[in-house]
Amino acid sequence: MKLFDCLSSFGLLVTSSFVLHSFGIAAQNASSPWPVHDNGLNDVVEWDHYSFKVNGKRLFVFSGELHYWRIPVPEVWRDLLEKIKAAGFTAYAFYGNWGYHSPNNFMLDFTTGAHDFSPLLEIAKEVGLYVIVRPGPYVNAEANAGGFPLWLTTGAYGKLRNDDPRYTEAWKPYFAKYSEITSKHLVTNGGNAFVYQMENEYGQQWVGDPTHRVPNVPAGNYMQMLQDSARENGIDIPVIHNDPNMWTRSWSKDFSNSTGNVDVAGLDSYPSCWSCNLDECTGTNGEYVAYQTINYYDHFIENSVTQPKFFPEFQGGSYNPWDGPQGGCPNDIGADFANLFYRDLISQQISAISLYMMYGGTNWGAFAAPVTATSYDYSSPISENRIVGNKFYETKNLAMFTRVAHDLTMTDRLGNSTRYSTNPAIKSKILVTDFTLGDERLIYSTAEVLTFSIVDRKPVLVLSVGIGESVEFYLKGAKEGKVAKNRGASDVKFHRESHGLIVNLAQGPGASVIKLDNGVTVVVADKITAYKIWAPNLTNDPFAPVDKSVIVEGPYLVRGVFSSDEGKTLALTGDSAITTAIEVFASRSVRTLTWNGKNLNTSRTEYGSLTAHIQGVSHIIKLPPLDTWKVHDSLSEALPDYDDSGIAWVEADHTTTPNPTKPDTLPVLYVDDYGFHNSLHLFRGYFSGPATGVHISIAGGTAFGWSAWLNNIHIGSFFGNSTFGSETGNLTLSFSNATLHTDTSNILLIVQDNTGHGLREQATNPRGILNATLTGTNTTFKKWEIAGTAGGDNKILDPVRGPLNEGGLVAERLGWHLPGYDASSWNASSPSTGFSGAGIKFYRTTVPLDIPKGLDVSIGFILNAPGPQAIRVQLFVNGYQYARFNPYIGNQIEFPVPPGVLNYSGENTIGWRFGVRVLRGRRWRLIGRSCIVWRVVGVLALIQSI
Ligand SMILES: *[C@@H]1O[C@H](CO)[C@@H](O)[C@H](O)[C@H]1NC(C)=O
Ligand SMILES: *[C@@H]1O[C@H](CO)[C@@H](O)[C@H](O)[C@H]1NC(C)=O
Ligand SMILES: *[C@@H]1O[C@H](CO)[C@@H](O)[C@H](O)[C@H]1NC(C)=O
Ligand SMILES: *[C@@H]1O[C@H](CO)[C@@H](O)[C@H](O)[C@H]1NC(C)=O
Ligand SMILES: CC(=O)N[C@H]1CO[C@H](CO)[C@@H](O)[C@@H]1O
Repeated sequence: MKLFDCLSSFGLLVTSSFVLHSFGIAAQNASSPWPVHDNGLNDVVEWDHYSFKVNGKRLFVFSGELHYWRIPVPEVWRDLLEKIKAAGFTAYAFYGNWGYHSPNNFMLDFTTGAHDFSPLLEIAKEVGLYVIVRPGPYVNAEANAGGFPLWLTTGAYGKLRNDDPRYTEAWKPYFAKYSEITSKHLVTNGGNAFVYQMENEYGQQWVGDPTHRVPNVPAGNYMQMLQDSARENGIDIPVIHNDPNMWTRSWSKDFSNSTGNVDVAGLDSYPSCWSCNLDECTGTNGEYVAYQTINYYDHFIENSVTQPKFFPEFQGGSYNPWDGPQGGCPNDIGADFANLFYRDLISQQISAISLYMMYGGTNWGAFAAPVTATSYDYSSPISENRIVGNKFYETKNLAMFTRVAHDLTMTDRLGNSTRYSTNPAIKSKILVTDFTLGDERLIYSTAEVLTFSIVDRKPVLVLSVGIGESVEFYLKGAKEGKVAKNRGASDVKFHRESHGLIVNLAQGPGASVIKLDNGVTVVVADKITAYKIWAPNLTNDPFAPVDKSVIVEGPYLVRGVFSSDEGKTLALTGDSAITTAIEVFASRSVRTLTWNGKNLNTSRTEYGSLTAHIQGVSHIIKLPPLDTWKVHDSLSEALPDYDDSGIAWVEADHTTTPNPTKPDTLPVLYVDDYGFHNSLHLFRGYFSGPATGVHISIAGGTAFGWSAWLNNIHIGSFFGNSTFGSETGNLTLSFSNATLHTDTSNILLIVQDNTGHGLREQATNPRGILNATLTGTNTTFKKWEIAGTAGGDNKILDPVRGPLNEGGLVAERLGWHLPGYDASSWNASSPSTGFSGAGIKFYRTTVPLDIPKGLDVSIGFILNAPGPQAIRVQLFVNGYQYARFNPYIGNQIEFPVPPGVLNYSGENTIGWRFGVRVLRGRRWRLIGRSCIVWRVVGVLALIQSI
């Protein structure tokens, strides 16, 4: 133990990848060469090279990202924020999505349903989390056009993300409103938002090699205008940035004095693969090496030496592309990843981390960029279906430590060499020396500290060890100790030293309790048992003061605690689907425990803790079968006598386009140029004369598809290609199977199912037909008509679900997917029977749900189809488009749908659109017990009204 002699008061030893990093706490009063900064407006948030300070107190930022627009149910936001708080986090982060708030260039919606994000900021205050707000205007996020509104993608606003006045005028109203709403919730104003991000991953400060520091003037002007706008609209907290990588070196005041720098420059990093398809990473980065940590320390020293080492994004998981596996890739970036990489960050003096994503959610509607499937689960600590598992628990175990280890906010690196250990099996631990526990001191411990709480002025310390591991810890001031509860402890030895007591033991599965004569209680738990140990708050202070928390062991999740009845009752809230023994370390004055408002039969142990049992869920949740369906054809537009003069249709008569990519043939058939943007579009082309076929090339984004009918006869389909970056689908189709009219016009109907706009500079790539050329003739098309989302972008017909929910199929235009639509005259049929040939059908059913009140039940739909699977399916749940099932190109078959979208106590309308690009001569159907199966993914909680 001589190793630690060099440390003055507090020591940390983090080992990772055979390299041991040791840290000592910095001398707090020495004359420091390090400036303490603020943003020049106030000193509520300050920072130096160690960490952020809020109201004068240093904060270890352990944050996680969630996107309210990917979970459009404000009632569920509290659940997610409580889970993040329970994991020991001190903050959370979110992106805005300009496209969600802005259906066209003259409307903004921050009030309807989930468009009003201010409850998130209010809940953060109640729960006790600081907030990192990241409004954009561009966010990336694997979102359609990176979160840009789709009306912005036409090229009419320039290349975007620069100082072009057309683009500037476009973003200003959105950004101003976002700032104005957020300004009511800043730490300078009694709220919890403490930093505000400009743009995202905008590493464009320099022209060429960043080390030459040649400014990219339009980029600098843009960043400066964003800051000026934020300041004018009430943002007086520090502004930050999230640089995409270590090469770009953008926007740090320590790196330059160039225009557009932010207060605190952060970095983003995905050291494992950012995609669940490892090929995508190896294509860019070369060989994929799992579990290889990266040196960030040197970068921060070079780039932002006087600022906290800050990751506004660090890998929480990976998104799942179309060709990624069902369920994502939790094993590539699971609990072990969290264990190693997040500790490694601490070893590199990082004091502010935000995991991207903490909860990924769902790309419902047209939220996804072409690269990603419906799920945005992201293999995150909290799953898309809101279940928490080992990755959550592993992250929690570290975050709980960072919340109580205040010295972590002020450390200096003493070394990072291999000389501290000769044991290559050592991977990642944080071992403390001289660790403060209120008035007591842990001189050292070879077991990791999980957390501690000060109960009746004495510490309850929780240590976490590998199962069966022998550990030693040394407590100052103690003389004697005893094992008060033995659950798996062996070889327990107490050894008195001059300054206190050394305890040795080996801990098997379970949690043992050791009492020391100086009043310190030590709980030693194996890591898996420690997964279920919680330190809920008695205040809504994000710093979570250790004397305002209690220790609870046992349940799946403990959300919060409050004391009532003059301290005699301790009310716990949390989740447990199974009957669970709990043990609570709380003040002696507590006599009774309650769980979700229900009194528990509480006993006190000899060593002073309280024990009880909480009841599991006895209900069996049965979902009604989905076996009674109605069907309606959804392709009347293929009929030659279909009337396309109605309001749904716009004549495509443009001969020029602002889009930088010009079409091969005219008129311009880019849907966005005509105010249509989402998912499915229809094109009706008129021609006469003796053509033998048609060459069509369409741009629709990776994994998009299209089909064509001539005079109501299917003549071909592009089935889709999930290869990253394959934007177009071109086919030359023969008319030999169709009948050409000589007396009247021939109608070519093209149905395009596009997958959204691309990211970054690809956001302005066109969507629609690039080339439509008749073959075997000199004739050209006489006229084209286009239909898309009802109302186009002039009107927002459904403000609650918002501008990204619906596409242009007749089923959507006429509201067949909405609750309340009268489908009584439709024929009975079922998606499991399916239909023959190529077509589009809409199936509809309504089913009641009666989930018992107080139960949090997670429900998902499972879809399946036989054969070569050349179908494209969408699922609408109560009008929300909640699944894109494209088995030809994608692997996702399970689609969770949250409560609030599903009505848990009443009717639910389930709609299906399926077909489009169906092979001829086969019957297509969905399989499963009744074609579409829904199932309970998990019973999460028993919450009774308190
Ligand atoms: C910025 O300007 C100040 C004042 O001229 C100077 O002291 C400082 O070194 C400059 N910083 C950088 C990073 O160039
Ligand atoms: C140790 O730190 C030095 C200086 O920061 C760095 O160059 C070196 O790569 C680090 N070594 C390891 C093994 O992390
Ligand atoms: C499809 O056609 C377009 C327009 O002519 C062309 O730019 C594109 O490269 C073609 N795509 C493929 C995959 O050949
Ligand atoms: C999909 O696109 C990629 C890249 O554009 C191409 O190499 C590949 O051949 C295409 N696959 C199919 C099945 O068309
Ligand atoms: C007293 C208090 O602020 N309690 C909070 C503790 O955390 C829970 C869950 O995160 C909140 O709901 C409580 O309001």
